[in-house]
Amino acid sequence: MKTLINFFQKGLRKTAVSFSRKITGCFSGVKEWGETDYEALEAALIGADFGVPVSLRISDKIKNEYKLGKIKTEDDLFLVAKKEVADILKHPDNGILQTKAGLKVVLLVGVNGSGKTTTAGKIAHLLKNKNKKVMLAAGDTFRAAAVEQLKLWGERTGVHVVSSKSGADPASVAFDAVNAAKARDCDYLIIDTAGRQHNKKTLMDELSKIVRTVEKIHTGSFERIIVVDGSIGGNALSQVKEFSNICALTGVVCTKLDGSYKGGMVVAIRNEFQLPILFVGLGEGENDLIEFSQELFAEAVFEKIQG
Ligand SMILES: Nc1nc2c(ncn2[C@@H]2O[C@H](COP(=O)(O)OP(=O)(O)OP(=O)(O)O)[C@@H](O)[C@H]2O)c(=O)[nH]1
Ligand SMILES: [Mg+2]
Repeated sequence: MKTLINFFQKGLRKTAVSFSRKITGCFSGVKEWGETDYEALEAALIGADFGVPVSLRISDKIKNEYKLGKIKTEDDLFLVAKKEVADILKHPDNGILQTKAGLKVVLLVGVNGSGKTTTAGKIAHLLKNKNKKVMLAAGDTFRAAAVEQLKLWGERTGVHVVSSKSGADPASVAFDAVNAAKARDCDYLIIDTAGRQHNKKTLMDELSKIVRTVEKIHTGSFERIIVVDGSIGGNALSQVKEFSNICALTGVVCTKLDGSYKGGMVVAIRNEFQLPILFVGLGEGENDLIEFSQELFAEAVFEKIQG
């Protein structure tokens, strides 16, 4: 059976290989580590989209530990990097998975194609496996195919999907869905929404309306999660910022890390925003959404890969 670390290692392999290759030979242990080596390290970190502040923090830490004689080999270097990254990523428990009684509403937002609908389906699957009573809501009424896509996930996971006709007001879908989820005593309602860009004011207003509507009729737990595409690297930071302005985000899901060389972006996001990383998407299947772990992430992203 695959253990969780295998999932992280497989999903982050591209990032890990790319990083390892870039610094191979710089820190051999037989020569004195110098400025050009640290520059190569910083470039490799920035290349993996850890962002400048995190890259400099890791590199400075390694430089200091080396000067103090605390680290001597490339393996030591990887250990220090892992610890530093796990420290940055540390956050309170995953709010979605806390076992408070009562309905939890989870709203998924983000730009077009980031993986919201797939993530809604995967979260439903994950929660069903934990014996939770789950409902999905098709808040993307913009495209007819979006409702169908979510309904497929509903069939696949055995979860009821609340939907309306194409072009309906998504806030009214959310309203109906919250009431339906309460009536059926659900533990979770997961609301999918249409992809939107921050500069499209009407779509952003529509999103605020969904949030206000849910808040009016639901006083319990309400998670507003941004889904970002892990292959876009640093651009995700501006997406998190723009959506924060609209709907006071409570967490982040980072998808498609399996196809990305830019896994460091997860750390850059966590470093810049006070938001927990809740799940990572490491593939397209229903089991490929993994509950985030800072230790396993750090272990996998800095797995030393030869050749
Ligand atoms: N490899 C991989 N593919 C993913 C992952 N998550 C989503 N995808 C794929 O990304 C594509 C877009 O996913 P959707 O879930 O439709 O994205 P969306 O945000 O709902 O898109 P819009 O509704 O158009 O804004 C699909 O082909 C998914 O299968 C992931 O973690 N890994
Ligand atoms: Mg969608």
